Amino acid sequence: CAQSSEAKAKNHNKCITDKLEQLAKAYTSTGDKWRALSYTKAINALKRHPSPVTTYEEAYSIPGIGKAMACKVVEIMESGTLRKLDNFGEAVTILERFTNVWGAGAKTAQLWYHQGYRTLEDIRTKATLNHIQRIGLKHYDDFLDRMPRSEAAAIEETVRKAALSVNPDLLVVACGSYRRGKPTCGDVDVLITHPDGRSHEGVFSRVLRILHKSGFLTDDLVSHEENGDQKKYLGVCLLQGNGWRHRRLDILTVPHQEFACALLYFTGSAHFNRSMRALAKTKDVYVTGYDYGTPQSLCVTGYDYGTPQSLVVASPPPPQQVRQCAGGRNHSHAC
Ligand code: DCP
Ligand code: MG
Ligand code: MN
Repeated sequence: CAQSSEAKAKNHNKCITDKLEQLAKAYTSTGDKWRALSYTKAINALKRHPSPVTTYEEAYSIPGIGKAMACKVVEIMESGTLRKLDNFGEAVTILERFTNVWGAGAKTAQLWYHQGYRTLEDIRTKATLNHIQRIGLKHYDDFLDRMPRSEAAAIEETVRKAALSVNPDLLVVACGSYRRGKPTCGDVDVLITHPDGRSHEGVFSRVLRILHKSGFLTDDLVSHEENGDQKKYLGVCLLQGNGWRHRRLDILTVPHQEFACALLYFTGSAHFNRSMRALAKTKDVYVTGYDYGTPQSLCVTGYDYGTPQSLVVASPPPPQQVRQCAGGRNHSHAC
């Protein structure tokens, strides 16, 4: 479903998708993630639809929208709202408030709700918080605010400068929503590698040390999540000068042989990655990513902006050749 950013920019079904988004959020905060996912799929399909949907048949004809969803679309068209939303009541507003604390999922939010907490002040003063949730609460408003691209670029540049001071040949790329050309970013996702295939070793902790020392990194959420030779940091940064807000920053370092695959995975979107893995499964192939020489190769084109993202997959290789790599089938993110 390749589509230019321009075509995607205009949502002809905003009244409908706004309501469905409310319901998707409600399901997310009550822990019903599969239902939330099916709503997200329908929302994306409606956003891409080139004209306003006006009938049940038209809604049902869109891939990603089944009978039940088409009924919901009609209900919104006719009444302007969804009865389902009323069923959730005030609890959902509070659960949403709680799941917006970084590090608190649906389970934690429900626990806090059942313990009688209703406000962030309750959470701050009465709830038992782990180290990560404490940081999430401290930066509650900042983390909910998406930053403009220019700020993401300044954050990328700060990380690049630190990395290049460790080794001038390192490759440093901001991925995620920034690389997909989005106007705003929820965080900055920086990928680091070294073209010689081995000099990435030791870079991770040295870059973090520099960034901590300068005061740029203010809090660590997950400071050393390891997956083979990949190292991932999840933390919080603050640009120097007045008026900046605390921003989420993720840093991933990988060996150069995994660079292409990591770039693809880390650029996302998460939905694109899921589709990619699902497609690979139907072809009975292993996602190997960086193996560009393979003759039976399949090109999957990203739909999210102008950048064509290509993925090379191969027929099942002998087991010892199956490499675990970023975005591969063994990755910790659910398919
Ligand atoms: N990712 C994934 N599966 C997930 C979450 C993330 O595959 N469940 C991948 C794809 C994402 C990338 O990691 O593009 C970065 O994750 P982010 O959560 O930072 O998402 P984005 O950068 O895409 O959006 P945002 O602007 O909200 O940060
Ligand atoms: Mg991001
Ligand atoms: Mn991220």
